[in-house]
Amino acid sequence: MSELILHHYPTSPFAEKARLLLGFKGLSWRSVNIPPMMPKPDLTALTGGYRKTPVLQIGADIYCDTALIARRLEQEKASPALFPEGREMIAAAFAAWADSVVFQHAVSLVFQPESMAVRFAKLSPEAIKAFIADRAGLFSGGSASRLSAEQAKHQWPTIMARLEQQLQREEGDFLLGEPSIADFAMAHPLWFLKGTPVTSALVDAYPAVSAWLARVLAFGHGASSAMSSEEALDVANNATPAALPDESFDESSGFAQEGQQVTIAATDYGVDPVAGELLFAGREELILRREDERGGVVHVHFPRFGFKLSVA
Ligand SMILES: N[C@@H](CCC(=O)N[C@@H](CS)C(=O)NCC(=O)O)C(=O)O
Repeated sequence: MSELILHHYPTSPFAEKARLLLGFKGLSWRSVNIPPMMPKPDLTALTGGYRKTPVLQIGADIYCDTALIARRLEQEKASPALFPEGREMIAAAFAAWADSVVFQHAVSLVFQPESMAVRFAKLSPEAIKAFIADRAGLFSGGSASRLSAEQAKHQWPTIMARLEQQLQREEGDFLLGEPSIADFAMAHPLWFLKGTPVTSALVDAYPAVSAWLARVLAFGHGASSAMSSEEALDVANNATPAALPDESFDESSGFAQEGQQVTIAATDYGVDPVAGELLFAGREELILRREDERGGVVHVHFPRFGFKLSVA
């Protein structure tokens, strides 16, 4: 059985979400540290161009986006469940909202000048400039636009007051009573804000939220050991991709057939297209086959939702 390899960097909120999912499931994994900005040649050799953080690799199978990574980990180890039975839709819909709307607020609040001055205190002015230019590029061509700091500050108390109100009730320590993907998706933007004293007050002012966040973060990260990016490429090169999912699915959009050359790209931001042969289009997942000089034959997996499929 192939090892779980997470490509990530320490300060990324979505990487923290993935690390907590691994911790919640009690899994062991290998940790490949990737650059926080482009270029990321060893990562894109595996993904074919997808650049966002994190990416999960299992042998020659590459999983993009934490929405799909969560489902892959659920398959790896069903219990404890991330998508509680009978509440799959509520859990997934809430998680998608937190991953987009709450995360967008957190980014805007963290990227205010007062907070940036503390967060980037150790970086040179050139490095800060390069980071800002990279993130401007990340947002070009996608449907997501930056939320202004004013609007984020204006709306933040509503998000937190609602959360505080729900978490104050007696029953259950987690958003849906038992832990679920909803908790992890809500937790990572708050973890991001807790990163410096300038923004941590935006969380600390809410006692029930703070207690819940401590419970979520207490799941930890599971057991990990470092792996180099070269070693991860070797793993892909020496592995054969896993068998395709055994799922019959009515492809009602109908325009892309299995076996066709296509591109797949996120629609919100980080919209770099990945080209390859469409092998599988299921309810939740799209799988592309591509061949890379350094990574060999890989299957790159994307969520269906939030990703655009175009015939090449
Ligand atoms: N929908 C993606 C979002 C991932 C995301 O936005 N990651 C941020 C870091 S937290 C990113 O990729 N930033 C640019 C980069 O790392 O190059 C997911 O769930 O994985």
